[in-house]
Amino acid sequence: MEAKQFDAIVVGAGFAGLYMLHKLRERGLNVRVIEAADGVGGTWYWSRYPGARCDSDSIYYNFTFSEDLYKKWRWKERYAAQPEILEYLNFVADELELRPDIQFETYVKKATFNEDTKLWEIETDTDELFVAKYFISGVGCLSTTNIPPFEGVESFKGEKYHTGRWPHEKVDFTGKRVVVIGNGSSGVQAMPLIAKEAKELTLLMRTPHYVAEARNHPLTKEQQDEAISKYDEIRDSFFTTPGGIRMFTTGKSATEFTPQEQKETLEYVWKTGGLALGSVYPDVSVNKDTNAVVSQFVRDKIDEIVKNESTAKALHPNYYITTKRLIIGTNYYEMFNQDNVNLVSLKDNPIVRIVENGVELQNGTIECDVIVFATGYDSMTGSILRMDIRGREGQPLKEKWEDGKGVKTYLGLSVQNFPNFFMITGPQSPSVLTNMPSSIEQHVDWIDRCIEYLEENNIQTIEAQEESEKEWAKQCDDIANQTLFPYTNSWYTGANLDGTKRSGFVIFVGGLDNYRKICDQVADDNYNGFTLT
Ligand code: N01
Repeated sequence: MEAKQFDAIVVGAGFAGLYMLHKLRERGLNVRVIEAADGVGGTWYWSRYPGARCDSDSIYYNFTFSEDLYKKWRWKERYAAQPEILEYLNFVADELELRPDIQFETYVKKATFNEDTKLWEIETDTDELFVAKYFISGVGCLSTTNIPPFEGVESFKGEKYHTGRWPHEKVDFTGKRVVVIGNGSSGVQAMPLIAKEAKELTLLMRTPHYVAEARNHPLTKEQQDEAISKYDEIRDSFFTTPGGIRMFTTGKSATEFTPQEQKETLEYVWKTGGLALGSVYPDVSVNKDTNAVVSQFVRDKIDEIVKNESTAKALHPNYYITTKRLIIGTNYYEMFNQDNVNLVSLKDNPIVRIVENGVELQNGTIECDVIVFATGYDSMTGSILRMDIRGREGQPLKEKWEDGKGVKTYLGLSVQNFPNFFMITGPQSPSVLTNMPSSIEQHVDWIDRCIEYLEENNIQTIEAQEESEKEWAKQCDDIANQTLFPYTNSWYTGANLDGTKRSGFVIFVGGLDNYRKICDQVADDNYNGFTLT
């Protein structure tokens, strides 16, 4: 097999891969993006379930590195739906003429660092071999779907779908009995739309979650013009805010307000919609008293909306709000007032197995025609590890990050023994706790600057030092331990799948603004904490 030589191979043609390609190509590097799908878009290519939309305000959910590019695009709605985001990414690919350097319908199976040549050898399912100095993962944090290992899944005779691998054609639920497993962001968005068509919808719920009102609406021409005129402000928020997005906040703890003031403010946030329940009081994720105020407000809202008292109680979340991803929804709680919608709490009535005509629970079988798995992802590390990446002496990355031992990276960008391998929004970076395009721009810019430094100084390899990995993991854990996050079992804590153990905290929760300063300082100090050869 003849090897195809490049300076850099980038995996994935979502936001991350597209911008990385653009940057490195501008630097004069010969780059190839390898993408499994037949089009650009990454997660927005695959997640086509009904109601799929982003929970960042659309005017922030785009690139800002080019003012020209930013000003050429107008979003139609406050929260962009999946087709519009996919359209946007296709627009970016066309504007920047990226397609000629993307190889579609190709999956990276294995990547091995060759100690002799100091190059990466990348094997694909198309039986091609690519060789490159730099190997860059842009596979995202949430792209490997998770269907829990329920007994009997294959025996089910009806239709089954996972929200993250939805068919391209519309799925018709009319007259069907549908079971949905999972009520994270995906399930919450999909269910009210499915329930409009289905004869019957039953949610099998393991943990009740906090769902705030989205209040999506079309953007008027004036609002679009305003967004365009606010380019500088929006770009600035990518650099100066903890989430890479400007959010409504009182700037104070809830404990500094009277109960009446708290209620008025939270009512305002509820009516305005969006994720501001997580920002209205900056200490909501660290102060139990503030957290209790916001959590109770949502439980009271559930009681106001959901007419059946026992259903309302069953929907009450009881973990600290924000310690699992806050969800925004439209007509989610209202949906439980429909006669065709049922709720089963799996705590009281767990799943035994899936059978050919439905789902067998401890207290009987729910017959159905369709099962929708809204059961999330092998998050943060799943898509990276699926590639069988091998560093020095053939060491598999999987072995290094083995279950329970914990992820080891420096800055979430680089791994010791894996030279010239970079991760865009990898584990132990701020990633999913931020507006993703903000984090992606920061990472890509950092990697690009690093590569410029290596090329200008004739440096062959860069990799994290063992000691810096230890310190970084400690720093991620130390910051997380000052918050309420560790009280809740979630994929933030490294317990990404059923049965996997909690390891270290896999997200840097100290804010994108602080993280950016740390990364810039490392670069200013000529890559302190890295080994360069
Ligand atoms: O997945 P999730 P998601 N038996 O992991 C349940 C982004 N996103 O696809 O909470 C029964 O949040 C699980 O139950 P529990 C966003 O970052 C963004 O919804 O673990 N149930 C949970 O209810 C989001 O956070 C947008 O007890 C099982 C659900 O499945 C991330 O993607 C839209 C189970 C999984 O929820 C993932 O969201 C969509 C089992 N064995 C996604 N295993 C927006 O921008 C799991 N569950 C709006």
